[in-house]
Amino acid sequence: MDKPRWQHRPEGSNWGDFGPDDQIGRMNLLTPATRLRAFREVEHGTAFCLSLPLDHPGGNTLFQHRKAPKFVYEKRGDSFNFNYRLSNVNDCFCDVISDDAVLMFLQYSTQWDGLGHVGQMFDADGDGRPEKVYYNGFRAGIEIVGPDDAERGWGARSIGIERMATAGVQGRGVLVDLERIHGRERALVGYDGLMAALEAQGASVEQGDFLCLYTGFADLILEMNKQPDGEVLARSCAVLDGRDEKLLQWITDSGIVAICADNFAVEAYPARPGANGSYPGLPLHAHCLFKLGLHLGELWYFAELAQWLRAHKRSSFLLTAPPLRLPGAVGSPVTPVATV
Ligand code: UVW
Repeated sequence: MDKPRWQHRPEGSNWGDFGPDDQIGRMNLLTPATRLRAFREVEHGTAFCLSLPLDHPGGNTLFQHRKAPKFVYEKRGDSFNFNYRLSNVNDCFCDVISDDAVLMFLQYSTQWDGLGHVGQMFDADGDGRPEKVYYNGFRAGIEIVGPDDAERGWGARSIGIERMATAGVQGRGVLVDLERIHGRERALVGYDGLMAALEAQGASVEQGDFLCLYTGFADLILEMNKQPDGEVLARSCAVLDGRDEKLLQWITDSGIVAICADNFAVEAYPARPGANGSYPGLPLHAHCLFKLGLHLGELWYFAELAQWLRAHKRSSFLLTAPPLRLPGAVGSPVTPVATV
């Protein structure tokens, strides 16, 4: 028998609970029953696109390490394979075709964070020294292989985003309308704030649901018209308080399969300092991606859906949001659809 990947699992984690080799984490809680419950949300047949145009936010002011998508075109003979005439035989019936390719940071715009996006330094093998490790004990340099380990080939050989794609990412979304409460003011929302918002809406969250957070941040990005003002964005709209232990415990207990927000990182980034000197900079990411295998959606676009739900006094809908089935990626653009 192969040696187990880990001897110790992080406190508060679910490593191993979905099987020793599980690679989709809380997506395991999507079941035929949770999907059927989600389909029962559809009464009107109206659909909403929950993605920003993927060339937004524009530039790299929001996050300097991610740049806007760039199209690239291949030559086909002497001309480009774009508006290309397939043959010269007959001017009337000749086909004209175009192909393109894109160089894209997969987490530039509306996206899923995969389980290979955030890990931690943690002593999983029990040798007394922390190592770089991800959800369910998958290891940096062994399963999550970067350019520094180039001779072994790059990419997430385990917990890649393609695993999530095969999980059938469809279920009930519950939209928490934080914009209605906080407007465009910066607000740090912890357990109490989230529960108050759910109660004000008369909404409840069940196992297998996608928790969706509307803050207005993506609307602000659209209004900035691809010239984002980093300072304004940094002090605008609601974010979750990743340092709130009660909130993290609720995420564990609630059975939600993912959190999808229209803001940059779901949680405040950088997070407020922790109690001692050593703490993760992205505590909610560490709790969700690393400990629970719970995917995070970011920079989603909820404006029209939120207006519709307000007008109809509803909070829930059918959500369909598979990532790209792109082997080895640690994140993915997504074009989620809400149906009501
Ligand atoms: C960072 O990588 C900072 O965050 P995110 O998961 O929000 O893209």
